[in-house]
Amino acid sequence: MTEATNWDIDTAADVLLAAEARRQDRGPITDEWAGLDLGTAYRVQRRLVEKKIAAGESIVGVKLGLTSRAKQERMGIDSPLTAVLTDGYALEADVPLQLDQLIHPRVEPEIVFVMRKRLEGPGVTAATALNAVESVHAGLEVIDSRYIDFKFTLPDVVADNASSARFVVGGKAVSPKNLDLALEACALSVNGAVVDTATGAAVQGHPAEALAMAANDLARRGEAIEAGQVVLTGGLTDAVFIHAGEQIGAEFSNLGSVFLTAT
Ligand code: 0L1
Ligand code: MG
Repeated sequence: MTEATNWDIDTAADVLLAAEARRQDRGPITDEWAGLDLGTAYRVQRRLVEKKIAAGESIVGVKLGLTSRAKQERMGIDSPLTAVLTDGYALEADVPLQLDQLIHPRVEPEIVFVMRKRLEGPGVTAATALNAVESVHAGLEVIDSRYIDFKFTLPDVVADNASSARFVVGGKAVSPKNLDLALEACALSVNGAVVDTATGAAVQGHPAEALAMAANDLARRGEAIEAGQVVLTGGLTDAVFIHAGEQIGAEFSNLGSVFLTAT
């Protein structure tokens, strides 16, 4: 018989980091720890990131998750969330995604902001949020839940740093002043065949709304989005599984394209 875990914030962070390192998915922590509410889950997430920093990584930005109806409906969760991006998740364009480092990765296209100014809530609106943006980019995020079959509650996935695994930011930088991001169109392709399409409106009506939401949500925990940081605004379409040899592409109407190949 395996021993029951004595759950606390530190233990939960260690369990999730071990699952990531060993590529070993597990059941939801909330099945075993009823005390994992949303506030506690964000403290687990913070502890998990602190442990990554202690291991040599640096914070490079913020991501929003579950911002589109498509994602929320599939996951059965109706609330967006925020998570922290470290340089350990960053993948350079043209560097293959190594599947032997991951459990069951999926890929989703995202609109990405690079910040010009610090953005701190509460009270941030889409207009003030957009005014703090330096440039807008095409992006692909690889998510890889540490839970079996991506089955979790909102606190479980928040604790797991929102399934963060890898992300790629396209090299084309566009000024936010020259775009209507709600109308920005994106085609998601697998080996050149389009499998899904969306516009920026899929992300909370406008990606700047998602950015404002992130700043206001972070403020509840005394945090802000810093100048120079990257913000992934959330999957525009549902995420697709990626298999060895496949190339996933996100092609945008104005932001250019970004591709990821799995080995
Ligand atoms: O980036 C995301 O939208 C991930 C949120 C977590 C849910 C998932 O694993 O799909
Ligand atoms: Mg995402």
